[in-house]
Parts: sequence; structure tokens; C-alpha cells
Amino acid sequence: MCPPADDTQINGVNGHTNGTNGSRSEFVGVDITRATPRQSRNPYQPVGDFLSNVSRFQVIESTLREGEQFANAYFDLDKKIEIAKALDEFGADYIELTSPAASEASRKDCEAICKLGLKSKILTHIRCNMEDAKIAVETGVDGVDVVIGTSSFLREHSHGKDMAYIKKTAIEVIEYVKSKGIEIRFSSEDSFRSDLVDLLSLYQAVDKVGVNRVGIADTVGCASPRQVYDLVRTLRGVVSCDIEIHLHNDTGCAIANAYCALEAGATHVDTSVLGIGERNGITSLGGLMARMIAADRDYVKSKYKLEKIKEIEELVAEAVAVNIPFNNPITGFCAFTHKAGIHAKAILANPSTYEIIDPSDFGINRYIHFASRLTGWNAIKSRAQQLNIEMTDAQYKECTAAIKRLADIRPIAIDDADSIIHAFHRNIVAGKTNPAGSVLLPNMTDKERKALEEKMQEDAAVPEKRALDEVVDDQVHTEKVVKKAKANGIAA
Ligand code: HCA
Ligand code: CU
Repeated sequence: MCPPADDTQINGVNGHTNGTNGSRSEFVGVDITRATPRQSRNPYQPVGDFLSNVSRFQVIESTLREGEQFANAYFDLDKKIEIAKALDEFGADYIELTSPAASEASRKDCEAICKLGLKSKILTHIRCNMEDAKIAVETGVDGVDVVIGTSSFLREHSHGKDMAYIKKTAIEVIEYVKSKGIEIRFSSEDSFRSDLVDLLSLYQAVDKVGVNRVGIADTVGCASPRQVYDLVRTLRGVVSCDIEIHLHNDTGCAIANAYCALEAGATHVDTSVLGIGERNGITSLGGLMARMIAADRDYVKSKYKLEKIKEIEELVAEAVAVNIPFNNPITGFCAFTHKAGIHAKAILANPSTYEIIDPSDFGINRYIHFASRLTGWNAIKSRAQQLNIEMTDAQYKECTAAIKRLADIRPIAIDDADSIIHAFHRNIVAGKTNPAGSVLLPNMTDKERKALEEKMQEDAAVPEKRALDEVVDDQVHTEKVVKKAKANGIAA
């Protein structure tokens, strides 16, 4: 069970009338911001667990490696530098780059990024062989991520090597890279479809020769959170080095799986911006931040510049010609938009009621979507006050009814709702007895006007009909009571 949220209040409304930070004019909502941080204590704080690294994880940002394997990706050196600098500013612990053995341009780009002097450590990602390792250490990287397929699928149909060969070569490469004073990680591709005994004995062997990290990769995105927890937990008992996790998102579990891996003792999570990578990609950087801030806000805020997420996602989205998905954690265009009247009312009173993440932690605003038939009078009151219109609560309610009536006939935009509020208010000021009566929109079709008229008549008839129903109900009730009384031998 979750403890109740605290009682920090929203302290104002501002003047934005369109969507995410003003960038989507078609969006219907009103922006409300809060100056004070909402949560002094996080109700979702994970329970204490000696294995868990939820409060001390590191990010290995692989947009410039796994992300380069995304179908639409092509990054020239300038774009790579722009992305690397943005990730560095964000506070990525590591930035992983495509293997310098992949192409001459990849090698040169790798060298150029190493020379930027970024705070993030620079890694490159290579196959498990000495030729690649030699090229990698010459580029000036801080570390090398080595990978080789260990599942029977990959051993038979990809590189064709057996476990004994893999172990021998891995040790050779690790010792070589270490001798150059460079960090080294060893990872098995397709870990979840590899033989567990083979895998553990391989990791034990590389741990013994001093590898800095071992990596588990869900290359095909088949693992469930529980399987991830179990494998990482088992591995944690076998090796003493750090554990990295790399998770594909084929079944939509990449963020949840990363979280479970951290709970089980993993230390490093691979991410890419927007999750781009092979097929539908891997754990997304923004999604991971959303998950982790819900677990340990202080840690996440102290380490990462979260307000950079939006611009980094926009940078990468533009570079690979995709849109930011509507349901993206944090930056999806309606990620902090509240629509139904009940939600809007509670959010206006205290945002913790319907938000586990404070959008201001990411430099983003929340919105109340008030131009719809699901709206409520609290949202309309808040909007009217933004427009400097003051009315009584009864008038706000009547005005809300007018907006809902119109929104029942056709979708309405912010501008439409605003027009109704203004017209309604003008009618009040003019002393009209029925201020909702002549509230029309300038762009209504004849069909819509007719439908609205019918609706107004229906609505006007409702109190009469209700009164009639009550009389009938009363009569039925009285008859029933009399009948019952008679049946019981009691005179009416
Ligand atoms: C790849 C495979 C990889 C490697 C992951 C890792 C995967 O595309 O080369 O190095 O841990 O998903 O297995 O991305
Ligand atoms: Cu991958």
C-alpha cells in the first residue's frame, strides 16, 4: 500500500494556452505550473535491500553505438559531436561509440570524440578478438566494451565458435586491454538464451582475470522482469565485478527490466535516446530517468540534468527523422496533461493526486485540458481566471455546462472554450437572464446550430422531466407502502 501524498499546493496559473511548452499549437490544454517542489518524501521509495542499486546506478549511453544501428540512423561527425556534448551535459556516466573497426570514418569519429575532453567516459564497443581490441585501444577511449554471442543460436549460426574458444579469447582480450590501462567490460550476446552453466563459468573466468564489468544482454528482447531479476541475482553471487545490463524492447519490457536488474544488483544500465537501436531498440534514457526518479528522486536529481532530456530527445528525433511518441515517458506531448473534470479538480488542489513525477523536475509544464466534454467547472474556473474573468461559482458551473453542451456536438479547441467563456461573461455583464442562451461560436455549421438548439431544449426540459419522474416515483413508492401495509394487515 502506498502512503498518502503530501499537501503542497499549486500556486498559480500562467498564460500558455497551447501544448507542450508552446511547441504544438493544435494541442488543447492550459498550462499550470507550481513553484515549490511537491514531494519532500517519495511514497514510492523502494524498500531497503542490500542487493539493490536503484539508488546508485550508472548510465552507459549508447545512442552513438546501439542507436547507430537504428534503421533511420546516420550520424556524421558533427552530429555525433553534438549528441555526445549534449549527453555529457546531461551527465551520462559513459558514452558508448560504434566500433572503430566498423569503418574508417567510425575510427576517426571515435578519435575525434575522445579528444573533446568530455566529463563522460568514452567507450567503444568491439567484437571479442585481438584485431578489434588493438584498433580500439589506439583511439584514446577510456574503456572497451567487448561482446560475443554465447547462445547456441549465435554460436551455430553466427560466429561458429565453441565456449572453450570464447573463454580463451575473452581472457586474451581482457588481459591485453587491461595492460593498456583501459577499462574493460565483457558481455555475452543473447545471454537469456544461453546455457546458464556455460554463462556463469565464463563470467567467473573473466572476473578472475580482473574484468571491470560483465554485461548481460537481452539481445532479442525476450526476457521478462522476473527472468532478468533471477539472472542478475544469480550472477551477483558469482562475480565480484560490476554488472551491466543491455535490454532490447521487443516485448515492451526494456525499462521495467532495467529496473529489476538494478534491484537484483546490476550497477550499469545501457540506454539510448528515445530507445533507438536495432529493431524497436533498447531501454530509453528518458524512460529510465522517469522510472528512476519515481524510485529515488534525490539520487537522480543530484546526478543528472533532467531538464536536458527534452532537448536531447528533440535533437536525436530530428537527426533520425522520427517524432517523439505521444506516450513517451516525460516528453510525450500529453505526458502531464489532465483532462477529466475529477482529475483536473484534484490536480488543481494538489498535483500529487494524479502525478507521480513532478514535470518541473524535467523543466516541463503540466496542463489542464479544459476544452472537452469531460471538463469540470474547476478547470473552467481556473481557465476563466487566467483570462481575468471573475464569476460566481454558480456562473462558472453554468458556463461549464454551456461548454460541455457544445463539446457534445463537435470537438472543440481552446479558442472555442475561451470564446464561450468570454461570451457567457459578456452576457452576464449585460444583465441577460439566460447568459448561456445566445452563446454560439462564429464557425458553427447550420447542422451544429440545430443540434445545439435541440440540446438546449432537451437540457431545459431536464428539470421538468426530473420533477415529473420524482412525482411518479413518489406515487409508485406510496402505492407500494400502502400495498405492503395492507398485506401486513395495517390500515393505510
Ligand atoms: C550488437 C549486440 C548487442 C550487444 C550488447 C552488449 C546486443 O548489436 O552488437 O554489448 O552488451 O543487444 O546483444 O547490442
Ligand atoms: Cu543491443
